[in-house]
Amino acid sequence: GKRLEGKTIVITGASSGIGRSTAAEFARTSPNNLRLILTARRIDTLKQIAADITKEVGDGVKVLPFQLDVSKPEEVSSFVEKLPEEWRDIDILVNNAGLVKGVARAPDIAAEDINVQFATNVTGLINMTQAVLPIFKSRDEGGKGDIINIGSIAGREPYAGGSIYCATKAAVRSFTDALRKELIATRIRVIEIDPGQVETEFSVVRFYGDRSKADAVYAGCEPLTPDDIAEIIVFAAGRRENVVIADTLVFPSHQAAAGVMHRKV
Ligand code: NDP
Ligand code: 8X3
Repeated sequence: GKRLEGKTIVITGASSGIGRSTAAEFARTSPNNLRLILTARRIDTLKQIAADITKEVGDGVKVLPFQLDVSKPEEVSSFVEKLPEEWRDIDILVNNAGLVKGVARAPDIAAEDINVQFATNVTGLINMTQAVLPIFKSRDEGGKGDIINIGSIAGREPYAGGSIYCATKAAVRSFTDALRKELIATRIRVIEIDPGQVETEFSVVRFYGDRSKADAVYAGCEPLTPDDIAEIIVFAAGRRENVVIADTLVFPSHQAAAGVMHRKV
């Protein structure tokens, strides 16, 4: 509610899944005065999502769809200066864009898959953070703003067939923890949220568009929905300024570890 009023929020990977749900959840929670910058590669999808949000909550929430590939360093470094002036005073960055490619094991992992996962999940997240931090640091008390990084259970518990993805999420975790220490003298909150199994386009992307393989991942399971994670992200952002939800691991009931799932058959 009130604590989010007037904020400008950037969400990466807002065209699908957790990012898309997070945009809608911010809008519902603070419908009167909010600016949402929705970024991803699929600009037409972002425009549709922006229209849907306006239809749902009205124009108290201003939504800016912005095409941005976080794996392209030059797009990220010019992102802030390309924003219209009234959109540059960013308060919250949700680093959500990310992907997994394949289930191959070493030595058979495609170079392209290795590179795209690191370029998006790790370098993209770091570059976005560096692009936005100067805005946060320019504020009083050493700086103010929220960086919310989406990690994963995979970053805590590596599994066979996910070595690269798991390594990227472990890197997110390390970067996030170091950053929180670097910003100790500021009011900048560094927040990590680590979901377990959430049903989104994640597995469709993992299996290069093969929906039946993606569906098999969730067969007999009751995964989280992207809205479940969105609620937690918005809750974390809406706490009193002195409260940092530093680190959160979120499972559905029938999951207890990366590969420990109770399946109904
Ligand atoms: P989705 O595939 O549904 O959404 C991923 C989003 O990331 C899309 O909006 C996609 O947009 C965007 N994206 C991918 N590559 C880029 C890029 N280079 N530049 C900008 N945006 C990009 O998956 P989820 O919602 O599940 O994933 C969101 C985050 O949650 C990821 O970081 C993922 O690792 C993490 N996560 C997911 C879990 C799950 O089980 N689903 C569990 C734990 C963590 P576009 O294609 O338009 O660019
Ligand atoms: C997604 C969770 O365990 O399917 O980040 O890789 S897992």
